[in-house]
Amino acid sequence: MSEFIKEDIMNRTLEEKFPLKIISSRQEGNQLYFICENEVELRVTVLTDRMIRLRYATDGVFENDFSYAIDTRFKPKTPSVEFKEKEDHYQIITQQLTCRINKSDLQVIMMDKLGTVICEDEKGFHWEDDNTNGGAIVQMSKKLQSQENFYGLGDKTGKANMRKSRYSIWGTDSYGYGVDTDPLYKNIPFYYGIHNDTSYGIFFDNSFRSFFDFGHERANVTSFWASGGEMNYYFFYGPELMDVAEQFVDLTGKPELPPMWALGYHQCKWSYYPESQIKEITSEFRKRKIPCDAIYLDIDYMDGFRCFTWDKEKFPEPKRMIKELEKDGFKTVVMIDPGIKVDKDYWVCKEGLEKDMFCKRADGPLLVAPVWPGDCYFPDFTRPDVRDWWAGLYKEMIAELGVHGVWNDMNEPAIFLADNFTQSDKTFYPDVRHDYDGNPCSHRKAHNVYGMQMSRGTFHGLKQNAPDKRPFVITRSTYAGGQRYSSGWTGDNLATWEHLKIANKQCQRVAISGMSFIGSDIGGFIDQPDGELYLRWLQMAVFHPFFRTHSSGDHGEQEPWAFGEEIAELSRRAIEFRYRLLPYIYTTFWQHVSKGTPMIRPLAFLEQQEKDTLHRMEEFALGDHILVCPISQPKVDGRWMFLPKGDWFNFWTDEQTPSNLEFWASTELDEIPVFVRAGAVIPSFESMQYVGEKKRPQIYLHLYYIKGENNSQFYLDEGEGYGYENGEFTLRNYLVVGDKNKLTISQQREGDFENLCQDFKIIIHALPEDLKNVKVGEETIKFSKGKDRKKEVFEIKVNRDFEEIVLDW
Ligand code: MIG
Repeated sequence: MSEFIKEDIMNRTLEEKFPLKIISSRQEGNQLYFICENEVELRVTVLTDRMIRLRYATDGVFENDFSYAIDTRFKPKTPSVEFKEKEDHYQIITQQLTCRINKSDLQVIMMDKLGTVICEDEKGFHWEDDNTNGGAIVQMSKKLQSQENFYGLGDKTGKANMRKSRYSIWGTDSYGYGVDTDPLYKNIPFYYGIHNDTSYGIFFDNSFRSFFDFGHERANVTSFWASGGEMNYYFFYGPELMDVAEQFVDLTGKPELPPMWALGYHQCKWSYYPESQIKEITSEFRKRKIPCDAIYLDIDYMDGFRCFTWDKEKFPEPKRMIKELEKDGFKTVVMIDPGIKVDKDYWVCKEGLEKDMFCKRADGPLLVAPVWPGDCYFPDFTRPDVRDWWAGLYKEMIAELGVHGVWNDMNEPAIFLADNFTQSDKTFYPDVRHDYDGNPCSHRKAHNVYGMQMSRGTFHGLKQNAPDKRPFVITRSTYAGGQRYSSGWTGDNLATWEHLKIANKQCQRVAISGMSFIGSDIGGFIDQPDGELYLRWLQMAVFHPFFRTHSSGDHGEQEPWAFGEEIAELSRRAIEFRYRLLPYIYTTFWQHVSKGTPMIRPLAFLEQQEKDTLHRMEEFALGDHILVCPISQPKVDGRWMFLPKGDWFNFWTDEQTPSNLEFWASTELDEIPVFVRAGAVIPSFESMQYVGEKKRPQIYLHLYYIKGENNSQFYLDEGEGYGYENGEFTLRNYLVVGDKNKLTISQQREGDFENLCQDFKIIIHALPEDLKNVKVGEETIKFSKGKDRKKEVFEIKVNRDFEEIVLDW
């Protein structure tokens, strides 16, 4: 057992304490207060019809109400709250929920408006005093409902469904993690429960080391607890999983739209250097016509791992190099770590010391610990003035040298300690002090937010030093709400088939935990994939929001052409496909930004009524209309999979596909199973070598037949800058209605972005018979018959502002 965990346990009294009976209660608007005989206090805040916050104090004294997770833009929308006193309980009633609170023991039951139990306390709130640190280990236990299943918690590996498992939340540098490794890098104490087709979410907003147990310790109990702080949680009522997902993002914040190039393909390695090697790689992409938008510099570009410096031997003129790369369509993303080398001649160290920016131990000395550069100091990113200072440090890099994006690593925070420490202890000592934005505390409380606050400082660094550009930040660690500042990747995985599956699961989980902009190191970070594994991983990642190959570089090459000509060619096709799909992916990002909808979704989020979907996580949806299932085994010509109810077409053949049952999807090496929902309109581009290569790329709308109707959206803007805030965007809403011999597509437009091609090409898929007649408004227009890979399609060309097109046969 690790020293720190042992210490945590030793501190406890091991005597569980409970609230006694309620002796007073009162309502003030949307706030309700309950005080117990032993001074335990519960504050309930009704935030919306479906969202309720519960906060407990063991002795009636609450902490200052502060959270890094909650978006300051979040505004409660409380309609009427009814408060009733009954003989043995109280009721708080909204239009959707009834929250019942027992008078005798303060236990809480959440019910829907028909009185059906959604979630109920088992022991409810209880605690153990912590004599060493003060405060308490705060605990909550709930009854596990019959057939209940669980999802969420960020980057966890392991089973799709979290029932019968226990997890902890404590950001950890988990080099070479596996299916059973826990904790990992990201700290998102938010989970979903679903039973009887009803789902809810619980966000335990407490940044101490916390634990979640879903029927692992006791089969019929779900519990969560933290080694300090308050029992403070938000309850979200679905009833759909998607409703819960959107509410969580509403509360913890929506990101900005990223620059469109950030959705392109990125090539990375630890490390490409010197400049000539970077140029070899980038020109190979162009020579082979493999699209690529970004190239990364890992730690070795720095001078002795000193952040914000350059190794002038490897990169004599970074500004010129970045400009030249930019001309060739490549954006440069560089790594910045939190550790600042202890070196009195190094400007960042000097400034940090002068301005008192670094973390200190409990009794006053500076925290010194080894990372890549040797001994380091560490900025206290939980101080607003430190984050401002940090943002300012990016001035030269961003404003002068023209770096386009920043990659924040090692911010769990990770430090190199002797091997007799467990991995999760290789971090700051627990006594280290933090400001926590004016709520001074030890590292026990600040640990899980450290990475998030670092990426926040970085985000502002990009914003203030390139105000016309949209920031692109990628971080390894974060806390709930971190999606406001950064994208993420899943850390140091391995080049194995098992890890392809893990990456698939992790990306879905992180996406439903608030951070949609997520991807994995394609091909695996540690060890070398063979060509087939690399290609299969790449084919899956085409459908992940963040799309980057990265590897540790201590083995062979991991560029798309490193595995021979066949794999190079198939990789090129996969990446090209991504570029064609960019308008659809960008629209999906916009939907995430405007509604909080996760960009990628496990099957259960498409059809929670179907029990078969609740345990599956291989299949996933990207956006509203595309469903994907990676090939996660070598040398197979297909796989078993499952599609949710409804009509779906095989993307490659346009054949209608059975749904709501397991079926065999056959594939070849050049494709993985992809399906499109009937009636979808999938906006796409002609393929490009990088975003912006063509000023007004041809736009295609891939229209799929439906018997019935379906809605689609297409959002586009400049892909950079903030013109969209002043109406420079175009949003097109499509309604597709079809029957036996007719299909109609209508378009409604908003926004005045004009910088797009005059005519759209509409590619018509999966009609039951040959097309006879096409009318745009009153006018009959010509169409042509063509082939799109293996399928027969019809094609028309129409003015982009069309209102209605009728196809019949
Ligand atoms: O201790 O910067 O997860 O992506 O290439 C290893 C070197 C430090 C860990 C990151 C990885 C990166 C590597 N970093």
